Amino acid sequence: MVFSTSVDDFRDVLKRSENIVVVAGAGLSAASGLPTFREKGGLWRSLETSSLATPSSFNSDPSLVWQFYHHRRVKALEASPNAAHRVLAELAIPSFLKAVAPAAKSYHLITQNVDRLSVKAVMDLINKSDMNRTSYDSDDPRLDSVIEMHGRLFDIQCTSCGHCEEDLSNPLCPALGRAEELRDSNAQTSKIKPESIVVEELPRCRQCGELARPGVVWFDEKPRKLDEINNLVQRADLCLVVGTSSTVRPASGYAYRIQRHHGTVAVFNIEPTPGDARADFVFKGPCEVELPRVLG
Ligand code: BV8
Ligand code: ZN
Repeated sequence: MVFSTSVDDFRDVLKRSENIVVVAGAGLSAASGLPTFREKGGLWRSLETSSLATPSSFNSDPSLVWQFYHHRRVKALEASPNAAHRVLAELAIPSFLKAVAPAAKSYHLITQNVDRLSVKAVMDLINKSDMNRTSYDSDDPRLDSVIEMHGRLFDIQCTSCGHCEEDLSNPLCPALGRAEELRDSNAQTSKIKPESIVVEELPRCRQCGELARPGVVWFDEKPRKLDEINNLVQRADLCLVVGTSSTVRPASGYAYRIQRHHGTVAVFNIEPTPGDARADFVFKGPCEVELPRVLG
């Protein structure tokens, strides 16, 4: 199949679409300064991200894995949503959605990212629209449209009692703060062996005091909200695939499943991806440029 690059044709499809899903990956946050997984040098201390994103890595070296995730927390806290996050967040606001997709009954952003930038983009919009509200309850229905299927960097999850709560503090604990400072001062010589922090000084569960872990989904762990996602994928008639190499399952199979039941697939990526061959639309370029242009 030869894909289309016609914005007008895409907008015609958008006008008819009823159940819209976005499947997003690290490319969505690239313009916010957060490295993707594929970028050479984007990996922390040249360690393979995927080798750290496993339960066995955490069990064998919780100090190293915590330092890796704490560093990513620090970077994500410094980052702001970019134009791509913002335009996708607008679709979570019913009045905005109706403007571009008058037939839309549902919209969901299924993100593989753990950086909270998509949630922040929606919260920023809610705050702007409800200026008189000083805070937002995190169960605002407009936030339900963002599904963080690989968990959240800022969730601290107990390894024992399962308690899980969001913690945006920086540093998360004194020992990780010291390790981060040391890392920054040795930035040039990344060969420095990471600090080895004793487990007692690593983040602890606020409920039971046992060792806590980052609230992200590691390889071979079950992604979040799988049943909800499967229902959405089953019903979707339009799928936007944004900034993902589509290498990790089950996220990598959603667009194909939507197409199999005659939904439309539009890929937004800076480079060709294997899924392009099957896509109905491909908008090649930075998503922070292409999404505002095409959805604009
Ligand atoms: C599960 C959270 C079962 C942590 C992540 C053998 C064969 C096939 C599959 C498997 C296998 N063995 C195991 C599996 C399953 C495995 C898997 O798929 N492995 C792959 C690697 C082979 N999957 C799992 O284990 C999943 N769990 O299957 O559980 C189960 C089911 C039920 C019950 C119990 C168990 C869980 C996987 C989740 C792992 N956690 N992240 C963390 O972040 O540290 S994965 C992580 O890597 C991301 O979340 C994401 O999913 C993936 C990276 O992919 P991308 O986001 O696409 O990023 P990438 O850098 O690759 O690409 C960036 C793209 O952006 C590029 O295309 C680039 O061109 C583009 N880009 C860059 N800049 C821009 C841009 N595009 C537009 N604009 C720009 N500006
Ligand atoms: Zn606990």
